[in-house]
Amino acid sequence: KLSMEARLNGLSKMSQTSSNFTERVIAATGPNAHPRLKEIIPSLVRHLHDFAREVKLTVGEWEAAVEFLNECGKMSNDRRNETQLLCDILGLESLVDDITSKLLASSASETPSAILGPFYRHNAPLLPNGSSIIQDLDPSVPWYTQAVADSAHVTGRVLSSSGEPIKGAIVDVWHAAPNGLYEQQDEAQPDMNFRGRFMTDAEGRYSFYALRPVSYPIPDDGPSGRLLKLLDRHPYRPGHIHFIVSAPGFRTLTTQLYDDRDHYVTNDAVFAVKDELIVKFVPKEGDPKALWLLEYDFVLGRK
Ligand code: MBD
Ligand code: FE
Repeated sequence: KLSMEARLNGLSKMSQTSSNFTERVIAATGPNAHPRLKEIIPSLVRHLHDFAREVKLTVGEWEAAVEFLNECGKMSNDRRNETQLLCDILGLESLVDDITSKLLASSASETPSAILGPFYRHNAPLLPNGSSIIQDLDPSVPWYTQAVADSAHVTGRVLSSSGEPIKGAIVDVWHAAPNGLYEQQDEAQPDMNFRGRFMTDAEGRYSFYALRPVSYPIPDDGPSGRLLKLLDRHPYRPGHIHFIVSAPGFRTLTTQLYDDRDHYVTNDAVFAVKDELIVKFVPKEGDPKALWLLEYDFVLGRK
């Protein structure tokens, strides 16, 4: 009797398990195919086929994967992007982000990027420097005490890679509440809570009040969460603040800052942490609005 291996190898010429088959699928691409797709899809087909051959993917397993992807799609909407979350736990969003930023970066001094994640909202309120992104800190919320203990002043400058301050840059920020939920995931939070946009002054400075971010589980009640469990993985991300920093003439920077007190900075469920983005909050004295201070300068590359 032939082993599975021997049978797969023996069928080489005529069968779909041979690399000839893969080349035939690729050769079906027409001469007028979209140029970038002509480059991408053959490589994707080659890797997909090699992957299926390598793990000897069965029809049952492939059906389960199709059902899984369908489920991700059905669960994705404005509030929840399950397909993106799947990419995140497989490290794909972080990988693509790093590839893209390395392609575009012109100077090593530019602040590294990090992934956007699924919870960005356009049009966060444009607030004056020095104001708070905490819309409404009601003493009745269960996390009130923690919020007070974690109150933080976040400030710094937006600079060009040659070190000049950039005036009029927009610093768009958002973070999760101490209960681990972004405002759109949580009925109890006011609209746009923990979100704001700030414009830098003539010295390139931005300044706002927020909270030290806490670690929290990515939404794990869907297919991505099920996959994490099957892989014996945890769903936690280290506490982080998201930023999109933009200014005319400069490349927009999407990034995140990670609180160095957080246990998960070395163990992020979506693999997005970079050393340069791990920050230290220091005690702040004499400020009734904050117990902590974070100073961080963002360096943008020119377009
Ligand atoms: C998040 O809050 C996040 O920032 C990322 C990148 C993925 C899932 C949840
Ligand atoms: Fe996030």
